[in-house]
Amino acid sequence: MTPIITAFERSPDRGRGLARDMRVRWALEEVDQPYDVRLVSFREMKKPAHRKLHPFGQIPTYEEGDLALFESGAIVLHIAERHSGLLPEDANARARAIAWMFAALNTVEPPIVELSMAKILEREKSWYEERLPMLEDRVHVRLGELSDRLDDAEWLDGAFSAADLMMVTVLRRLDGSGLLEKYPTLCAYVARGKARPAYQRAFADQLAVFTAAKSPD
Ligand code: GTB
Repeated sequence: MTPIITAFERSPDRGRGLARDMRVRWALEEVDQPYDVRLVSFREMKKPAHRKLHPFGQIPTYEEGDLALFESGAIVLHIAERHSGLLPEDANARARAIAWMFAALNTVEPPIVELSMAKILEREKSWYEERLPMLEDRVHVRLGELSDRLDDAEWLDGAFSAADLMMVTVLRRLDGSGLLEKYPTLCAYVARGKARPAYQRAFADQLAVFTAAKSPD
């Protein structure tokens, strides 16, 4: 059964692949699983039909037969568990890869999202300039730690896995901030992820949505 995912009809990132459907698309491409995409508007996302799939009225969602999932981490884990290629066979290595997925989502992504939300929503606040360095420092702490751990390894723990897929998409949220550039190890890591054919197919597909929306025939 071909899974169906949801994505923004018009992504605010203008096709830069920063919305969270990108990580689901990339996972599906890595395991060679064809999928369909249902595009939703911001208005549709908040309607009861979509909220049945996603209680918080967001994308991405994932439907496969009578299974409906939300949360990009849970979706990628589901894909990785059902197909080979995204999680190691060895039980301990598999557990470590899953721990890294959680680290990407629970330890590295929050300060990055906090910073980007502040830049979008708080720019006009009187305390913005005072708060910004603190938010940037929090991101730097995590980037420094991650960079030290990665060191000269290609991937987080042995072969490429869903952990790297998740971490690379999280780090990509820093695009344009200038912060990642202070960590050559992490820049090279993100570049390795982006060079994967599966990433490029996923990226091209989400970009095509933006391009089609820009110039409707
Ligand atoms: N924890 C959830 C998950 O991992 O799936 C978070 C899902 C989420 O935040 N979805 C966002 C959404 O639907 C899209 S990805 N937002 C609409 C809403 O809440 O009403 C977040 C996102 C949006 C836009 C950019 N961008 O423009 O750069 C980047 C990331």
